[in-house]
Amino acid sequence: MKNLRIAIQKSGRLSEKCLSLLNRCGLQFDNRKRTLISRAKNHPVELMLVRDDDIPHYVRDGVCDIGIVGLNELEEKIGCSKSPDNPVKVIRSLGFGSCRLSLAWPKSVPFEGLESFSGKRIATSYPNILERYLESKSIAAEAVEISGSVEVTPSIGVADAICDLVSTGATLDSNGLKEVITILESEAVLVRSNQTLESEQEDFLTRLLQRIDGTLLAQNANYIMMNAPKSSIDEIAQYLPGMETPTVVPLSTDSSKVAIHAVAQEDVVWETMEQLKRAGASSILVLPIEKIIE
Ligand code: PRT
Ligand code: ZN
Repeated sequence: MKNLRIAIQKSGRLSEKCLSLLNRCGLQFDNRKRTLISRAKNHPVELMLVRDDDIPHYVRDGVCDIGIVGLNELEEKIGCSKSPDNPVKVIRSLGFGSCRLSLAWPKSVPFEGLESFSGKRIATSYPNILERYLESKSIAAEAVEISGSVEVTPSIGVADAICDLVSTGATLDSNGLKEVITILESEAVLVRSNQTLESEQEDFLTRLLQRIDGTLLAQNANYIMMNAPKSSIDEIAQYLPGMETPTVVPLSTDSSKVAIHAVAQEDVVWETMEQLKRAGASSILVLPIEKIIE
């Protein structure tokens, strides 16, 4: 069978998280040397370590079959990911690498809404997304393409404002800028091309997606166990966060009590455990879940 080739960022903000996700899905790579391509030890998979900018084109052109990349890079390199004509499809949002692509404006200059950008020069590493946005809002402004340190451009006179990725906002703040309009909410996404894979590759991708879903679901889920009087079952069920029907098992040592087990789809906070205790529960245990297949 032909290996399924997966492209991820070689080194940068997304690399460790991508590797960790694939590891949690059971793929083992010996990539200590960080070579361009490394074969998984235990599955028909090859990992390709590249710059994130190249991933959308590599997936589009069939150099690799799937890839993990920030939605911002995908939208910049390939166009609107929601368009049916887009040759690269987002097949999963992965919940890490979250940030937003925003317009930012100097704090020292009055801002009067989107119109303030008319006739201005906006420095960005995302000229395509910016130009599409400006056009959709009928704003005539110039996108000045800059490959790095976009945030310093207004202070050195290269641009009037910027359009850049923001996460905490600290970079903007320390450069005298404020975030004024968000253009795109981004996170790491798993992408594939429209091209058909060989049937065995497609089967393996289906298995991998099931594992990714199980890993993502397990990430926020907890297993909760407690003992409780039979009379409190209904009240206790109300406090269990986002859970399906809990399992209720009789206790062999005390017929007035039951053990209640349930999967919580969200974090179980101390306050919830305290409520459960007030409702009569005891020996309340909350355990992390590693993997789920639904
Ligand atoms: O070498 P290569 O080309 O592969 O990497 P790169 O330098 O282009 O990308 P990298 O590793 O910096 O980022 C990879 C991806 O991480 C991005 O494409 C985004 O999808 C995602 N991401 C998440 C971010 C941020 N958060 C982020 N905060 N990418 C960049 N930033 C930068 C931003 O450009 C700005 O300079 O961080 C600064 C802002 O951060 P705050 O916290 O001060 O707001
Ligand atoms: Zn890059």
